[in-house]
Amino acid sequence: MVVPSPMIRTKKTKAVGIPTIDLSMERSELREQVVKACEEYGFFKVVNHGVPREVISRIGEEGVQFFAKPTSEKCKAGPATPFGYGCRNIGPNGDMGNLEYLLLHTNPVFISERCKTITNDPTKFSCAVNDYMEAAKELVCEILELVAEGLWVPNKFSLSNLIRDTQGDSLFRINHYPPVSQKGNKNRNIFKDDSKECDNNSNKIGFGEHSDPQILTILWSNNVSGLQISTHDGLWIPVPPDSNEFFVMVGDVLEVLTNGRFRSVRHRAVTNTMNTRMSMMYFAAPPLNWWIAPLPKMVTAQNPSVYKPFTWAQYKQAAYSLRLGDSRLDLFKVQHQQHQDSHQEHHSP
Ligand code: GA4
Repeated sequence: MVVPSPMIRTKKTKAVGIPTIDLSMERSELREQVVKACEEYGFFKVVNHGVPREVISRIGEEGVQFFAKPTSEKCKAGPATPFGYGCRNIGPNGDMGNLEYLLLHTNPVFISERCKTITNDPTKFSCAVNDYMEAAKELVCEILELVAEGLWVPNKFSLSNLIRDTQGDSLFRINHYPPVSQKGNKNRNIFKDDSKECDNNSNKIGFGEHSDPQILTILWSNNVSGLQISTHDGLWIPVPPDSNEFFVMVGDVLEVLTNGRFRSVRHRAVTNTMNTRMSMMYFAAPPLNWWIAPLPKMVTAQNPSVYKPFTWAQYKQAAYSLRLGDSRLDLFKVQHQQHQDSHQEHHSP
């Protein structure tokens, strides 16, 4: 059964500053700011990131061209099970959003195969996407090295090494949110074949509330608003778009690696009535068979491990078996002694 998306809570939304970190600043100050932003928000904006504008615009233009195609053409690159072109369906368990997207694995062999269904000029597309992903990967590694230094982890590469491996399972996604009219102006909704959606609040949801399962996400968007993040106390903050910069999000696996010192950021995209939003995400993940557990530095007698070790494949399997907004990390939490005792009492014959 497909459960309608929940109403958007508008009351608990406030405008506060998003942490902005200048990557060109002095390193000791920089690593402290990165750790602080990861702890307080699990989210920040980076400026002076060093990614050439042309690398961003080339893949951005490919995205614009792809989504401008007729639906029948776009569908040749789908369905997204899990990779390829998807429209409104998110994941395998009935989650829906007001968007269309391209979801790709970052493996260059996969990209070169998939490109053939996406464009008439596969070489141009794959060059643009590979250059962008290479730049995003470098940015992730730089941030993870700053995190490791800021947390005083003995090997500053212990986090970035998880991403650098050639067998890595990182993903790339382009989301395209057409303007969705509110009640009374159905013609502006490009998804007008499903006009029922215009009559309730679900057409405000571009991409429902969730955290990203991976280590770190690098997000770029055009200058159209829509992204909101949730603070640790549950307030929703709109993120002003900025097409010159990147946004960084802590994913579930980084929460585990830091033994809960960082928390993955819950976020969502709401629809816009006037303009088309396009965003591109690089989701940085380790190879499927690699084990994830809190870094030894983050575990002490006073602060024992909160999570059981698991492989990235096991975590992904759990993620794909649940709904978008579900909290998958709970499945991997260590049962504390107290819980175990009460559990046993409950079930003793
Ligand atoms: C959220 C982050 C990424 O976009 C994604 C998503 C994936 C999908 O769209 O196929 C998931 C979602 C995301 C988390 C739970 C599962 C898997 C849809 C879904 C219901 C590509 C990812 O890695 O996890």
